[in-house]
Amino acid sequence: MFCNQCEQTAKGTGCTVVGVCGKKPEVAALQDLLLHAVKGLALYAKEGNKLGISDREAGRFTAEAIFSTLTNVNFDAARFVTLINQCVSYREEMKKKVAEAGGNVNFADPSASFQPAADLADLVKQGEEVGLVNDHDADADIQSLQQILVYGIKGVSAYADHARILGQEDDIIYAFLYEGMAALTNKELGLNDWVGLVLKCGEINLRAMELLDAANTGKYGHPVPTEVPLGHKAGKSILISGHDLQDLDNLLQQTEGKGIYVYTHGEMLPTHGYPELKKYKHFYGHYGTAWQNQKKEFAAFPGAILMTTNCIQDPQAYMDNIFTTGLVGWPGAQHVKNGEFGPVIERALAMPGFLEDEDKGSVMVGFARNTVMSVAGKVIEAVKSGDIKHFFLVGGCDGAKVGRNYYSEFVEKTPQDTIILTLACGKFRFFDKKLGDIGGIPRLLDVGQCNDAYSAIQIAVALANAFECGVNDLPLSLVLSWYEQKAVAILLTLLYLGIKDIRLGPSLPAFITPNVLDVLVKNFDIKPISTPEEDLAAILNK
Ligand code: SF4
Ligand code: SF3
Repeated sequence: MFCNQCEQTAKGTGCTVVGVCGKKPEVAALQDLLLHAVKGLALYAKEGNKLGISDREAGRFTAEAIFSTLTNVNFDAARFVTLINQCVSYREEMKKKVAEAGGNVNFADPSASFQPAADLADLVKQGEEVGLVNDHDADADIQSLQQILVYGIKGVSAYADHARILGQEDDIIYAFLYEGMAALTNKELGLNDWVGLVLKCGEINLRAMELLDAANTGKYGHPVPTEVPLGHKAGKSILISGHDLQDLDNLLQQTEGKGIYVYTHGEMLPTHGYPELKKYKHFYGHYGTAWQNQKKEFAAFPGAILMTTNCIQDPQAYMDNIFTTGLVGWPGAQHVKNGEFGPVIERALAMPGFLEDEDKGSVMVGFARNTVMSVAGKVIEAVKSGDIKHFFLVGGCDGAKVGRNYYSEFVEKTPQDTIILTLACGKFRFFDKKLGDIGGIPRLLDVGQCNDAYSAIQIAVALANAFECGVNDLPLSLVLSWYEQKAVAILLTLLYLGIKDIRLGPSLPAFITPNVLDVLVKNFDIKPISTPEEDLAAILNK
């Protein structure tokens, strides 16, 4: 196997024996084979798009299939076998439609005529032969850009899938998934073409995130400032993790009146701020921290656990209590259909739950764009009067590496006259710190999940408009942490928007060559994090 798509990749270069995430070589091969099959579908679908043929079902499937290969989503080989076969069916249907419309159906790339083997062992062999980027003759920089594109596309697929679940779609997103995946079969493209595709991926991701923002706020209202207890209540309990709001909504509806308290874990924390979710009395509090601590935290949870999206880790120690839904999978873990949470509830009722109340303090959530913009006047005044000197966006993924202490130290060391906006699971390094306020504006503002990056971008744009300057001219610095491929897509969106001077850590992606990094540094002034002291001094003394 070879996989280098996430930040914890082995030796900083690639997982070759088994994934540090727990991905087995067999699953890695099947993921590669699925993406190979998607390339085949993409060739015909791209041709179909030229002829005005678009098939929403196929587009939705494509986003789901690609999202399944994102880090920490699906570790279950059997599910990939199904997806590979479905993909080939979609491809054949698309081929038929394109042929009937008089379009080109003669593609030489092996993905266009790939036939899946009948059994698992042979499928794995097929997967081992294709690899993710199969143009091994291409130079290292082109391969680097191809990988950036594919990983960005994985992020776009995730956001598009989240938005689609809540009824928000745009065919231009599906068309781009096809354009990008089909491009991987084209050996004629040069460096500039790949740079163009990578930036277009950022542009399309902005649209996907905009749709997701509309989906979440349209259905559940704009988040409002909300205090979330970190302790628990005596009683039966269910813990929900991942990012999917509709799953949470369904779970809350189905547990109402059953004597069960629902707790959020990881990226679900900001959901407490949504009016249409916080209205449930049994939606109590938040349990635990970021995804990489789940083995310890889940083992100690006295109720059922539901994983709705990434990030899942090996659940052997609590296999009977954990359930996966949607695209998440782990071999041996019970999988339930979205919204069909009866088995989860039964398990929670059979478990002891928390035996007594415990108060562990609280945190505030709900500072998404609507809330922040509602106090824009106050914020602008505070900047003009000098009470607020600088804004930091300290956000992104968390992970297990030691270097990630940088982010908590950075936040602790920020001066009192600065505001910290945060989002995604990286916030768990500092989410419960009491940083005080500036004239009633909290110094630590939780914008939401990684899925809410659009909200943070809108806040920056609104501030820039208020000060009649560009986002790059604001007293705002982005200090980002990455782990998986949604973060790659968000980074591409920021680059597409021309945002400069981003600090990125804890380490730079293994799939970026020195030359590609050089382009990023020259054009976007992107830089690796150094130490909190050095970076703060460099930012504030600029
Ligand atoms: Fe390794 Fe990350 Fe790939 Fe898992 S997702 S196999 S940890 S690079
Ligand atoms: Fe976290 Fe997995 Fe990226 Fe949603 S939950 S940000 S890592």
